[in-house]
Amino acid sequence: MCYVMSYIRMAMCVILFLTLFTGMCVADSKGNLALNGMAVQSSLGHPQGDAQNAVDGNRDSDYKKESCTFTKTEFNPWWRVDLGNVYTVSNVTITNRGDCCKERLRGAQIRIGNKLDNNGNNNELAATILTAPNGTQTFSFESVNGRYVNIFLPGNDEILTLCEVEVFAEKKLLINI
Ligand SMILES: *[C@@H]1O[C@H](CO)[C@@H](O)[C@H](O)[C@H]1NC(C)=O
Ligand SMILES: *[C@@H]1O[C@H](CO)[C@@H](O)[C@H](O)[C@H]1NC(C)=O
Ligand SMILES: [Ca+2]
Repeated sequence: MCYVMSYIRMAMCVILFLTLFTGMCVADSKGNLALNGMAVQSSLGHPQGDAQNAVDGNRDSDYKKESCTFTKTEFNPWWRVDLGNVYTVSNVTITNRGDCCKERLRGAQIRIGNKLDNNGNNNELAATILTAPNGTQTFSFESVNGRYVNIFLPGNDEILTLCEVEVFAEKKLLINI
């Protein structure tokens, strides 16, 4: 009886260890963390411009293909994705609209952090999009820890359109917010 019990206990321990271990491995090599994440934006400027279109896994840059976002023309439009956990984010790949209006994205900021003050737009500035991307462009920076990734476009009468946003991290931090 004693032997059986300790065998079961040991088996349970091994199973627990494997579960934790493989769980950590998966978290560390997840690829695009934004894919199918919860996305929101400051406003909806057009029926086919839902915030979720920037995390649908489709880089199509033709707005008519219904895979890009679209805010109203407004002051300081923004878009945000929730990664669900805190990650050490090292780069963000953005696909700009290609059928027209590339210049609209010039000056947009990539902000990353754990706070939702000012809708997350006060989080750490990771990079600024100085020239409008022609197609898909990756922005690399010194890693920033955060759960929320914002694309913030400061200015008057701006429209924010994103066809895809992909987020890559070195690792998942073992804390939850
Ligand atoms: C943008 O990219 C397309 C296709 O990759 C290319 O044909 C075009 O010349 C580029 N335009 C500019 C302004 O770089
Ligand atoms: C982006 O970050 C990931 C994870 O750190 C890394 O594997 C990948 O090489 C980076 N890509 C670029 C283009 O810097
Ligand atoms: Ca898309």
